[in-house]
Amino acid sequence: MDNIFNKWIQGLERTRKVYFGRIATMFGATTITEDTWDELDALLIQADLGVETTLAVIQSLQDRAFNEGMVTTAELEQALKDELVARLDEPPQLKLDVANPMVILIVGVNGSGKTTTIAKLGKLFSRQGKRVLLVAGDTFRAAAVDQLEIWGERLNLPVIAGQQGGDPGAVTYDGIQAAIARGADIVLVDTAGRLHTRYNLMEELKKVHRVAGKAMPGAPHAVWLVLDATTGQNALQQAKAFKEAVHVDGVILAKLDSSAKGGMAFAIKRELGLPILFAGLGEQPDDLQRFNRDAFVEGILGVK
Ligand SMILES: Nc1nc2c(ncn2[C@@H]2O[C@H](COP(=O)(O)OP(=O)(O)O)[C@@H](O)[C@H]2O)c(=O)[nH]1
Ligand SMILES: [Mg+2]
Repeated sequence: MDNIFNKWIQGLERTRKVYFGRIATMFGATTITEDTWDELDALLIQADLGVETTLAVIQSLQDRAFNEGMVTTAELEQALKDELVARLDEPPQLKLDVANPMVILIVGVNGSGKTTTIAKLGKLFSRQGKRVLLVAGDTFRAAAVDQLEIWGERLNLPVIAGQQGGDPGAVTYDGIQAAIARGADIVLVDTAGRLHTRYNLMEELKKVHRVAGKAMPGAPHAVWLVLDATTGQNALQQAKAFKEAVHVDGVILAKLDSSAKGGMAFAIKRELGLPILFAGLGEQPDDLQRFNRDAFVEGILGVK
């Protein structure tokens, strides 16, 4: 457990140093004053918590200060921790055996971290004894197929790919067929994150979704949306567009380690209503963690 917490402490260094660490400094004072509330309010908003979440957190803390007679900043700090943890969910249990193979579509805008995340998931699931197959469904970007094939080689995972510029639906169909034929347990389908227009992108995504269902009734069994944590609140707008196109089951928050805007995790629950399943805490295949709300809050606030 210590090891996991350390990963989060390291991974969330930027978010902690740039914003939340200033809260800790502010808590260095001893008693709560009007200034404490103003500063806390400003810092939470800057940390990309979102205005609504910030207001709700402050309101709740002020109620508690009044009702429980909280006067010291040390008490307030503990209360803030509790408030933040309460505003996150533990991820639901992953059911990886709902079908055989279980087909998982990985979606998100260009550069958000999809292909890297697929490599990380592939490694994680194969270590759990699952037979994993990767499908290079991002046929739009020149290097995307190569990138996935290189990961496949490094991790010793089979990759089904078509021609660059080819039909992503066709590759997806072939990939699922191959997975059935080879007895794979999990199929991770990479998808395009950019087309000529946003409209085209969403239409194509719907098509890939439909084609997966033709290759195997019930597929895809899950759609996971990869969001780039460095883009903060902007990522939420993208997420809404994806949610309108296909049913999204959960979010993978990539690049938390290179972001100072980790506070956006709170808005994902509040504004999108989606669970955060995993967090990306680095570029290597092992840098993926199941989301853990206690570790996350300790990571951003710092452990005392
Ligand atoms: N620091 C860090 N970099 C990441 C993470 N996930 C992805 N990246 C990097 O982000 C860039 C874009 O990732 P990629 O998987 O190609 O995104 P895609 O276009 O959505 O497939 C690459 O340079 C990755 O190494 C992460 O969790 N942490
Ligand atoms: Mg990619």
